[in-house]
Amino acid sequence: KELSLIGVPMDLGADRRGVDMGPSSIRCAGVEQRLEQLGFVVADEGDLVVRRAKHHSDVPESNLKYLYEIVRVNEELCEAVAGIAEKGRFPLVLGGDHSIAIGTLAGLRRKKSNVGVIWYDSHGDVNTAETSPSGNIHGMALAVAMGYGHPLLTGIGGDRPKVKPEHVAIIGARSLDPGERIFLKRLGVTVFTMHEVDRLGISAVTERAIDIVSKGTDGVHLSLDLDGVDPKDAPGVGTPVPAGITLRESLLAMELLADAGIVTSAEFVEVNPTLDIQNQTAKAAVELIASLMGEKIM
Ligand code: DIR
Ligand code: MN
Ligand code: MN
Ligand code: MN
Repeated sequence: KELSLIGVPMDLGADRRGVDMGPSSIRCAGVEQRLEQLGFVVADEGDLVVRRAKHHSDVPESNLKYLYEIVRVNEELCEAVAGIAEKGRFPLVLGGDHSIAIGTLAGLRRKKSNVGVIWYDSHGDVNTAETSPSGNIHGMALAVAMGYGHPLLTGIGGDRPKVKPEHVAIIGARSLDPGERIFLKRLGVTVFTMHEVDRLGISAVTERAIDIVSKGTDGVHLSLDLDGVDPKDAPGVGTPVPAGITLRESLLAMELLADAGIVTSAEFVEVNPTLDIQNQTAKAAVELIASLMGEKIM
């Protein structure tokens, strides 16, 4: 059981400082030790370098903040993740804002032709420049992975789409922009909103999501945005949305994923320790990572 950690101190995709400290805060919360206790041989490959950008509108007239640096870092991340997967190791990516999923999924696509994706998030992250209310690329990452968005983004790791809509399940959605609702319906992406989580319960939702992402796929990636977890349990995020999935329910979801034995890569994103209390959100991330990787109470 070999695993590589890679940190991406990216904050440009959220246009907010502090989320660049996410990887450091998750390391401080003891991620490496917990994984070693589970029997993993852990290689911490360190952090990629993210350059500070002076101004967000580096592409005139476009609604894509910090496009060029986000593209550059995601191309590097794509190579790094592809290299880890090539060696047969489990890639665990620590964010950083959610724009880094673009590079992670591009890297995974090198090794696997049909990656299933669980997108655990209060948001859909399926905006494009045309629909985005903010211009923040972290709100576009899943659309880009499916092949929609600026060609510099969709072209990372090659022009082909990295993920097929029928292999995606979103869990925890409770803040979707108008354009995102239309897009998700048009593409037929399965969305388990808080309505389904409340009606069916997190265990049934997770089981259904497992069915969807493992059908016809050769690997499953978990992309977990900590703002999917309720802000009472994970307050250190840039865009908290109330009435979310509790930490307790989220731990059960991770345990069910571990039991299913399907997950081949993961990323934990959007931890912002400057908005936090006693590093609570990174600690929650470490609990979730441990459960995902097989930790059991008994
Ligand atoms: C919003 C917020 N839908 C946007 N997205 C966030 O700016 O596109 N994603 N916060 O995590
Ligand atoms: Mn997100
Ligand atoms: Mn989110
Ligand atoms: Mn298929």
